[in-house]
Order: sequence, then C-alpha cells, then structure tokens
Amino acid sequence: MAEKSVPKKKIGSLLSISHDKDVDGLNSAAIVLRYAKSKGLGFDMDLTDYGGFQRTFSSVAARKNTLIIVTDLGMDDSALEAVVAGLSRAISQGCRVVWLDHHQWSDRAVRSILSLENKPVLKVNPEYCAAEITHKVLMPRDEISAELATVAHDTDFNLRQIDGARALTDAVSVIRFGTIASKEDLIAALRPLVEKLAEKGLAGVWNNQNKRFHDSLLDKRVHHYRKEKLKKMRKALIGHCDQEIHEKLVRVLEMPSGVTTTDMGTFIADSENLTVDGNQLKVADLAITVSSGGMLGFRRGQETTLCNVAAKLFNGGGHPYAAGGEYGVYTDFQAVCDDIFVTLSKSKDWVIEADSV
Ligand SMILES: [Mn+2]
Repeated sequence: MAEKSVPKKKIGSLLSISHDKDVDGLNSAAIVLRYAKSKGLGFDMDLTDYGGFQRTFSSVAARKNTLIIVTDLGMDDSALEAVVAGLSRAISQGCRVVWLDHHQWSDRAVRSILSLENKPVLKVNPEYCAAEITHKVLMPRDEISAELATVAHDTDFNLRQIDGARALTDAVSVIRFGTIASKEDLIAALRPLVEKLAEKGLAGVWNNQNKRFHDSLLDKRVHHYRKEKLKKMRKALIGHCDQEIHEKLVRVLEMPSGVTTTDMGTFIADSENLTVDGNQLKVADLAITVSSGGMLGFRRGQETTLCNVAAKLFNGGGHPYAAGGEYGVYTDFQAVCDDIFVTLSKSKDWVIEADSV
C-alpha cells in the first residue's frame, strides 16, 4: 500500500554516500562504485562525516530515480529529521534507499529509516566493518570487493597486518589533514583514490613489492607524515600525566594536531614506545587523550579497564577497548588531568576486578 504513492520509473543512477574519515568509508564507496558499474548505473559520490548530515541529506532531496546507498555512517540522531525529510523527498521522486553500517543505532533511528517508502534496506551489524557488510550485501562473489573488505577490516579493527592497509590509512589522513589546512574540497581530493581502489583493489594504488604508492607524490607525503607523526606522539608522551586510581595506572596525554586518536592509542599501548628520558614507563591500564577542542579519547593498554564505562563519565561511550567522550574547551592541561582523575576516582565501574575475569 505504501508503494502506491511512489512513481514507478526505472532506477538510472546510483548515489554513494559514505564516511570521509577512513579507509572503511572509502573502501565501502569503492565497492558501491563496482556495484554501480556492474549494473550499468551512473555513479555520483558524496562523502560526509557526523556534523555534515544536514548538508548531505538536503542535497539528496533533489535526486530522481536514483539508488541511494549509504555506507559506514551511523545515524546522527540530532540530524534525524533532516535525513528523513531529504530521503522521503528523494523517494517520492522515484529513489530507493539502501543503508549499510556497523555503528550503534537508536531504535528511533532504525524505525525512521525502515518506515520510509519504496522498500528501504537497512543492515547494521557491529561485528563487521562497513566494507565487509557492503561486500556481502552488494557484491558477494566479487574478488576485488572481498579484498577491499579485508583491507578495511585490517584498519577498522586496528589489526595492522596488511602493510598496504596501514599505508592507505595514513594516505587518507594526509589527504584529510591537507584539505583541512588548505580548505580544498575533500571529496574531490579523495575521489581518485576511490576510483583506483574500485578498479583494481589495493593494487590500484599500492605497489606491494616495493611497499610504495604508485603516486610518488602521495608516497612522499605519507613518508613525511609518518615521520612528523612519530615526533609529535613522542613529544605528547613526554608531557603525560600519570595517576594511580583504584590500583590502575591512568595516563592522560595531550593530543597533538594532525594525528589520529587511533595512531596515538596504538603508539601508547606499545611498551617499545614508552621510553622517556631513559626511563621505561609502564603501559597504562587506561590512557586518555585530550584534543585541543576538549574531546577525550579512551584506550586501554591491558584488559583491566572498560573504556566505554570510563567514557560514560564524560558524556561519551564506545567499546571496552576504545571510546570517546567530552571534556570541553580548556587552557590548562594540568587542571584537565586533575579533573579527570577526580572524576575517575569517584566511580569504580570502569575497573575490571581481578576476580571477575
Ligand atoms: Mn567504519
């Protein structure tokens, strides 16, 4: 009965909307591009991030007879109305919606998408990365899509087993931070990568024999970025604050600009990186990074703490092994550390008691 109001016209093009932030988002878009090609559909790509849904989904309202595939984006509940309005409009003009994701969804967001007309598809599964879900749903027998999914899994789950996947993660960071600094268009800057990935998989951008990008300028930029990143992370470590709370070692660090929280989290979880002025530091049970804007990142060096529970004390959440929260804008880092330590000492819920393991 719902279909009655939707004009029946053949889908002629595909709009991919994916996450601009990481390899999972890009590889998902690349798989969607392969799907579009396999179906002979025209392809447009939009990349967005939380905070950008309003813009993205209001422009979607102009689409006609388009298959709209959203990947690697959870619903931003604060933008839910704008998303539903944009998609409803598009659907009334003959579009269909497929949404493939692995983030946390509220019941309300799920209901809103599923109650759209023209048989929307919504698949959310936190056990996989988005590219894996996209591969399974759209191109299950396609080998290049399978490889793109494997590469995305390696970076999204921070396994760091595929050199090319790590390099690609750094390449995305280089391009992102580069366009933020120069105010260039991020989508235009990332599009060549997505196209090459869609064409040949990782081999489209990366030479695995000599461990370099085919694009020699990109390769140089990534090398430089890695060197700078290491310097900045070492410097941040020197300025760390440690405190023992409920018999757990809590470490707070100031997040350098131009470094991702994943890189910082991985860096400080490896004891090989923790020699400061000739002293060997212990790996922290809970490490908290504070960004210049006052956002908090939670990682753990041992399975002795719950990052998501700690993050909840700071209006955030996430996984037991990685989470995010908020402190707010600050000027005095030492005061931030003291505040964090006081808050953590008031609750013991984030500590995994030895006898409960
Ligand atoms: Mn993802």
